[in-house]
Amino acid sequence: MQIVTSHKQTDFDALASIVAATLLYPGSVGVVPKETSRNVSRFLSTHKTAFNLILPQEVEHDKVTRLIVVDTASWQRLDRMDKLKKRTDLDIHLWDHHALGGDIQANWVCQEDIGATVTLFVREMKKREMELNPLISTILLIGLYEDTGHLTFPSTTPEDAYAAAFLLENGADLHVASTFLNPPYEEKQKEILFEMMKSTEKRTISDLKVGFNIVPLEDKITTLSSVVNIYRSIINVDAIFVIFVTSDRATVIGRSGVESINIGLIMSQLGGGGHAGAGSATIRLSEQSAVAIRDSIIKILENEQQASARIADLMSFPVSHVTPDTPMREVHTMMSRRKIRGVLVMENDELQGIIVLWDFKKLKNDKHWDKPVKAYMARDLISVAPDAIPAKVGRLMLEKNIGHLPVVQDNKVIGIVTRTDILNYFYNLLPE
Ligand SMILES: [Mn+2]
Repeated sequence: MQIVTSHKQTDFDALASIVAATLLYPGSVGVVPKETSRNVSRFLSTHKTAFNLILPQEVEHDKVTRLIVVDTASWQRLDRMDKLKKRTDLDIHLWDHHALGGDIQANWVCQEDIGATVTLFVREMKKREMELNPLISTILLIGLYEDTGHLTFPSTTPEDAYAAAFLLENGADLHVASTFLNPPYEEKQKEILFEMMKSTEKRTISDLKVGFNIVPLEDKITTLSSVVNIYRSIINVDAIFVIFVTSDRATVIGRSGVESINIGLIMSQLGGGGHAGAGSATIRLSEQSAVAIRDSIIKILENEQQASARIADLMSFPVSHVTPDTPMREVHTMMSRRKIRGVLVMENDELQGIIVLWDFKKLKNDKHWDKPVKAYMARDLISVAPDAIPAKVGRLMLEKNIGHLPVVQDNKVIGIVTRTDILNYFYNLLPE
């Protein structure tokens, strides 16, 4: 007997991978853990008879000759498979989309970093020129979309997108998929969200806006992470840490939208885990109170002088500048010759203003072109320090609608940073 199984709290990528494996291993049967995510339970309640699936208690462990594990690589995440762990004669195959981790020693492995485990199965199905029916295509697409955030998570690869195209070609139904991908918020989730909205503690740590919230919970609610996701986008911070407190333990859920706050690294210091954008940790309250957990996170954030770039690394210098009495015509000539869109106006090393290409639109006739730059320059300048981080400068540009920021240190202009510099940085176009 061959069985296929996956992790507890089975999500769609895991369920879809179980189904896909039963197709690739003829004669195998899928074993779905008892505890599945809400969404998967909802799906199975109407679809389970369509697939060859059984529950862990139905497995006759002695008769199993091959175990196929999908979407995880660790024994403790499997449901009731301990008997198989001790077997030495068992043929184990492993399919997982995380290249590292796990204690399952398999005889055959397909394990690599990719958006979803489903993509690995689609690769094999394409190779074997299999044709899928719309039902199979749909469940695989749901798994793929769920684990890649509809192909938007940074872990998504081009192959995940090709796999999605293959499933759509094979009739995956997007109406069905979106019902399961966007479940409505439940009353309890809404209550918690409204409760969180009332009391967010916002702090600025190394130029970044970080939100904290401590939320007491009466009973266990399984899908808190989706509440935290929507909460972060509503309160508009760079990162958020919500500490959910039950009678004896606290669960921290973190989300970050910036590179310099790596949630996975912070959570691992609290005994949990995750990746750069999302993660969680559970801590016994007898070890640390909720407030102490928050303070530890703040300390980690403050200490983490991470290797993220500073404005001094991206700014342009030396800075082109003109004196306040320079005629507009001359300023314009200089800007086009140097191919720059903005220039600082300085007198005796002191910053007086800034003039940008846009300001030349104010010039209506020849006389205007002869006027000095001080008549048209902007005088209330916003500057930044050389150790500011790119995210902060990006935010300032957005909020104030400006494209040029002088970089000032000890009252001296040492450089200028433009939208182009910031874009180059975010798209990794920095010269090596
Ligand atoms: Mn997965």
